[in-house]
This record gives sequence, C-alpha cells and structure tokens, in this order.
Amino acid sequence: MYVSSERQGNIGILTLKHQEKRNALSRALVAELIEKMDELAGARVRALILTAGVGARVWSAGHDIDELPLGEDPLHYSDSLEQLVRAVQHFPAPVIAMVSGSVWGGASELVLSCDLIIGDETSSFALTPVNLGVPYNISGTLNFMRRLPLHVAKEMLFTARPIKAREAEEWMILNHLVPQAELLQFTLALAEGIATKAPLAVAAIKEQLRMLGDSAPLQPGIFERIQELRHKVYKSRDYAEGIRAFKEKRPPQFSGE
Ligand code: YXS
Repeated sequence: MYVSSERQGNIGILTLKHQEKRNALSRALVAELIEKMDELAGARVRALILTAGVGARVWSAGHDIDELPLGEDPLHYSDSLEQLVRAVQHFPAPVIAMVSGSVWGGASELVLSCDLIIGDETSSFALTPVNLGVPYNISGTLNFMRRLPLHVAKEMLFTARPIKAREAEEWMILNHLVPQAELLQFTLALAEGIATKAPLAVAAIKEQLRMLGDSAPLQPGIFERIQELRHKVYKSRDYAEGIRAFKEKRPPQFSGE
C-alpha cells in the first residue's frame, strides 16, 4: 500500500506512505492515489487533505525518475503525474495540500495544483526540470505561470533551488505557514470550516475557477514551436545524462548537446 485513506466526518485524508522511495509519484502510487480519490469523491467528502504525514522529512520526491522515458516526451498527456494533477483539479471538493518536508519537481506542480497549501516550518518546494534536463510540458508550465509571479517561477525553474517555508509564505506559495505542532489541527479546522458551506456552490466555484483559469487560447503555430523546442530537449544527450547521473548518484555533466 502506497497511500492510506481515512475519513473524519465530511473530510477525506489521503496520506502518502512510500517513504522508501520518498513518495516518488510512480505509476503504482498514482494509480492507488487516484483510486482512493475516486472512492472519497463517491463518498461525497466536502474537502480532501493530501499529506505525507506531519513531520515527514520528504513530502514527495516528484516524478519517479526510473519511469521517465528516454528519447521521447517524458511528460505526455497520459503520464501518471499529469493524470494526478488533473484528478486534483477536477476533484469535486477543495483539495488541501498539508506539507511537512521537502517537495520536489512534479510533486511541486501537484502541490501547486491543489486548491489550498498549508505548510509547516520544515516545508520547502523545488522545481527541478533543469537538474535532469527535462522539458516541462505546456499545461505544467501554465500551472506555474498561473500560481507564481513570473520572476518567481523563473528563479525556481532556472535554479531548481528549494524555496524554504518562510520564503514560500512571502511568495504566496503557502496559504498559511503553521508551526508543525499545530499543522494537523489547523488544516482540519480549515477543512471543517469549508465542509460547513454549501457543497454544490463550493464545487461549482472550484470548477468555474478551473475552466476560466485554463482557458488559454493557444495558436497552432505557438503550440508547434513549443513542441519543437521540447523535442530538441528530450532528444538531447543532456536529458539522457541527467537521468543517468541521478541513477549513478553523481552530479550531471551537461554539454549543451
Ligand atoms: O538508492 P535507493 O534504491 O534506496 O533509492 C533511493 C532513491 O534513488 C529513491 N528516489 C527516487 N527514485 C525515483 N524517482 C525519484 N524522484 C526519487 N527520489 C528518491 O529513493 C531512495 C531514497 O532516496 P535518497 O537516498 O536520495 O533519500 P534522501 O533522503 O537522501 O534524499 C531525499 C531527496 C528527495 C532529497 C533525494 O531522494 C532526491 O533528491 N530525489 C530526487 C528529487 C528530484 O530531483 N525530483 C524530480 C523528479 S523528476 C520530476 O519530478 C519532473 C519530471 S521535473 O524534473 O521536470 O520536475
């Protein structure tokens, strides 16, 4: 089991439980997570908390690097990470990320796609495509642009530097920065407050915000140019080197080829 599921009244709580692999978002973990999200949606929970547990050192290490394909688009539409981000965005109630510990790569996109983000003093967030030479995809890039000031998104994407809790609060990545001892109580109280409101209205407003936020008319020429840029990156020797270096537990040597 990679994910535990519980209900407290009208609140669902999903906890990532694969610390051996630092909750890497593997196909197996994502499939189990989406299945348990569907069960909780069926139970008509009015808020969903997504956590790795209070005090986790690593919330999630991001996409499972062992599952990143070489020489082809690593973040295509049906990729497990993309499926999970869409499942969160379409969940029929607010999804609250409750974060202790470090969040990496695609897991940062997952957290940013949640409706609310509550972190404690150990939380940090890193956008890491440049560590591996990954060409992030269009919807993910739009997610970053919509949730971060552009210069903040650029610093996070160009440096891959983990943004620690205090800075994450200043940069409005966190809705609330809460002491770890109060994290669960604070997050449950927030969820319970939402659960007392009219659930149909809450669900409709969440879906409106998603649809209006997603309405980004993309001219065919722009789409094709982006895909051409991305193709050059995921066909590059640097992308292969980034994956190989991670597996060999050594710093990558990028050549720009
Ligand atoms: O050596 P064993 O077999 O025990 O396995 C190690 C790690 O290889 C494994 N592991 C992962 N496996 C696949 N994908 C991952 N993302 C991943 N992360 C970790 O888990 C075992 C324990 O890891 P270890 O020894 O490194 O733990 P640690 O506590 O010393 O360090 C924790 C981390 C998270 C700081 C470290 O594991 C790490 O830096 N992980 C990679 C973080 C990262 O770069 N994530 C981005 C993944 S790619 C992605 O999300 C997008 C495609 S993108 O790159 O575009 O953002």
